[in-house]
Amino acid sequence: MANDMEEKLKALALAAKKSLENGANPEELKVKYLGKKGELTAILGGMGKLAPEERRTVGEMANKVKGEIEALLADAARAADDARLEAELKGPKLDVTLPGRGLRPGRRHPVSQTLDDIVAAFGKLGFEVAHGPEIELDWYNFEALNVPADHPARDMQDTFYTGGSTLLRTHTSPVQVRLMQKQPPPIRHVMPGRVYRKDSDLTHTPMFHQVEGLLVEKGPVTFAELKGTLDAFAKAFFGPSVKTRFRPSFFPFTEPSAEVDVSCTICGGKGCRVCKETGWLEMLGSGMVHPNVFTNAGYAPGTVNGFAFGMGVERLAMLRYGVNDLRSFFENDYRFLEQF
Ligand code: 2U9
Repeated sequence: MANDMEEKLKALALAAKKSLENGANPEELKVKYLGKKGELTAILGGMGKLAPEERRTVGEMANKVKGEIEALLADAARAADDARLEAELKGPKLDVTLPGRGLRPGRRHPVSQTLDDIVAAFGKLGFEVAHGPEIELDWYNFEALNVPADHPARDMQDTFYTGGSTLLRTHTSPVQVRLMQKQPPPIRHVMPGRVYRKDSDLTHTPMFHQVEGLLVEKGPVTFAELKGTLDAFAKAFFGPSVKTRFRPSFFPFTEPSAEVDVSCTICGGKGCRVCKETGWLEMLGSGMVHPNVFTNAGYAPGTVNGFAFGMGVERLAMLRYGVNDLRSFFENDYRFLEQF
């Protein structure tokens, strides 16, 4: 029995050597001979049946054969590695001198830069920042702001309705109404954010950004204060040499209302292609808050006064950077964005 096993072990060592010489894969041989279900393991499994003294000699021999096979496999693996490296060195060379792709550092989007600058300019004048939901109730977006039921803005063609009484806000004004419901005057806040309208052409996109502002006091607030505030903003945002001009206008939520122009930032007011030879650029809308709006927000009528204003951020970014197609801001073309 013991002799029989010794023969088998010798034959095993020889077979492993032959297989390697014939080019067998060392990894596969390792499994075949030394693995859990391998041939050496099978032989060792039979050792229990041997007499104790035989077990010792066969055991020693088995260990020796195991060591031999392991050494053979290790040599073969090393040789295979060397051959692979040799082949790689002889193969095509990697050109390590090719220039890399380089890093493109990120930067704030021009619309975000403009929005931040607008908010910062009002910050210097003492205005805080308030935010609100983009999906709004019809009541906050229109009703509370004195926009009548038959106003064209309430048409399905102009507003994205999201449910029975909900919609995507068409301006940030609902934030002002929510703020007034929450706290008594004084209110001196600007509301920046995304707004939505069913519009799409050279100067309109279905989503754009606004900054609106609201100032409310318990005492008197005059139109002169509105003019002074917006003139100071124009100078902070466009530069100290710009002038402003107030033209009568109409909004349902303000009375009286005015549109504010800034002297052309390109020609300085002389007249050019950008200002269509008028010397002026339209900057924003404004007015004294309508008494109905105060009542709707829960303030006792006649006890408070205030002014409000609103501007399109993309529009101001276009004026500031001389961009003539609003859609460039939303295409995210590197060649456009890298200029800011
Ligand atoms: C409350 C009361 C009054 C906000 C105002 C404008 C005038 C205005 C437009 C400018 C270009 C919107 O982005 S745009 O299309 N806005 O002209 N907005 S007064 O008036 C308010 C807001 C809230 C409670």
